Amino acid sequence: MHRHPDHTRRWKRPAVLAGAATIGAMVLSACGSSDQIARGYLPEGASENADGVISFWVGMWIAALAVGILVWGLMLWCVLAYRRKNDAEVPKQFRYNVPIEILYTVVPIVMVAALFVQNVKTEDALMSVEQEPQNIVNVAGKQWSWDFNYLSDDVHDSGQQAVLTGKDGVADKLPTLYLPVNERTEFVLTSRDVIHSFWVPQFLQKLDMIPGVVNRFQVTPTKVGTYQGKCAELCGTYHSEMLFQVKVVERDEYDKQMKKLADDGKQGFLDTGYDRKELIQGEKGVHERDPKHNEWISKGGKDN
Ligand SMILES: [Cu+2]
Repeated sequence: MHRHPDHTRRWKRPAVLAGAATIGAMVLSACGSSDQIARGYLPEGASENADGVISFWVGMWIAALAVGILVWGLMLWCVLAYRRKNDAEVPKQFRYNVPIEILYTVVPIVMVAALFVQNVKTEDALMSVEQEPQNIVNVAGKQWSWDFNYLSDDVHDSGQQAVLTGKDGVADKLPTLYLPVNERTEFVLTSRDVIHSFWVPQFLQKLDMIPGVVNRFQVTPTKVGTYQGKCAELCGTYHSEMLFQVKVVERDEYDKQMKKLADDGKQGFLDTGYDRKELIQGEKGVHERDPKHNEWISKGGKDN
């Protein structure tokens, strides 16, 4: 059989390695910037809680890759080192290796336990409503838009579903939630009809809005800017048009916006008994159907 002369083999390995490194670098650079890679392709965080989510996510990938490389390496080693060397060979037969069996039972349990503990820690931080918030906003989901009741400022804003034209300018017409930067805001989430989910991707957390249930979480936005908000629960025909914007602004600009809403006659709040059809038809009144419920929601949905 013909064999490569030695000199061909000698340059082959470095050439293959260099090729692999080049392809790897090309793939990574095509996949995004180093910032994107550093945060594991999550959106850029814009809230206090975001860092915890990003480090958990990235840490999990690093741990998973380390385990993966070890496992792939061992597999490759077995395949190469213990390959059949001639047709007559039958490999050594093994069974009942108790130490190995204990090892591959205990190690995954330890890994899952570590993930579980870290997950609970991260989630506790995300879901904590122990702190007294500086603002409370009731966000009501409805097919297919959003109403914002700024409970701390006693004004509201009511949205209509986006009309996706495929052209610029749609964003300007979206309902806009204003938040003061570096202040802790509590979201009191309710729904007027079906299950929706309140999601601002750059806050790196979301929570369902369930009819008859009040869900809550708190966010401290840390960067002034405009962010996209979406419904993250398939809620009907125009789910994809259930969009909003978040404007994180300085306190004085926030106060200006609250005053503007009050001046526009949007005082008080739209309660959960409000019929979405009336909203769709543009009625702007504040209903007083269930004063007790109103009072309860205005305290952030808390019993005390
Ligand atoms: Cu929805």
